[in-house]
Amino acid sequence: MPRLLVIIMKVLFLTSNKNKVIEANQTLSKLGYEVEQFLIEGVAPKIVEPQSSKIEIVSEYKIQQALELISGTDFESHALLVEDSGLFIKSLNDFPGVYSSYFSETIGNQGILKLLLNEESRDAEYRAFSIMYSDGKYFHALGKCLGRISNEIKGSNGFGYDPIFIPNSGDGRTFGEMEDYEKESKSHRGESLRILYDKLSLPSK
Ligand code: ITT
Repeated sequence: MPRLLVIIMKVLFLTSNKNKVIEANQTLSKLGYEVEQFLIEGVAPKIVEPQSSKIEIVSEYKIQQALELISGTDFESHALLVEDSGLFIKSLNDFPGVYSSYFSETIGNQGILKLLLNEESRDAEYRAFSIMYSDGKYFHALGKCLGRISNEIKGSNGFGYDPIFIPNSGDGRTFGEMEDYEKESKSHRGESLRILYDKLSLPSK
């Protein structure tokens, strides 16, 4: 019987957020990649984020830092992944956007609900801009998930804003109330990583 050779590509994800690594694995493991958090002596290196209101620019900084950190190490041949993401709320002029991480840690989900108390529109979207560096080439992908902010905190799955984010493509439950696989199939992160994979799979010219 001929043996089937399965090649697994290892990807190092420079992020301080373990939830992002778990979710990236859900998408990319189905496509033959194994995603590991980029750690130096067991610790996630500190990422310096630029003062920018664009997730695309922040991601560019992150991939440059990942390249500098990996240069000259045994991992130099590995593919690298970074992502900047956030929650953009329409009636708040896209706030917290690129500052999502900071506001999640400070005002939290309760604070976002308070800010929306007198707003008619609760429309929002998650965005994730991912960059992969593989074989000397860069691959970029933006993923979006349209939805709205719930009236109350619901569910305890996922992380960050998931208990207050209801995707339009769902059945009215927040991401916090969904199983991992349901979020993965609808989320901004899932979409951006699937786009990256499609770009990686294109034959090179
Ligand atoms: P790294 O920069 O180290 O990758 P981080 O958590 O600080 O990790 P970002 O700067 O990209 O990541 O901030 C993204 C924030 O947006 C994140 O901390 C959450 O607060 C929020 N966010 C992004 N995607 C999310 C998701 O799928 N579910 C819930 N909240 C999310």
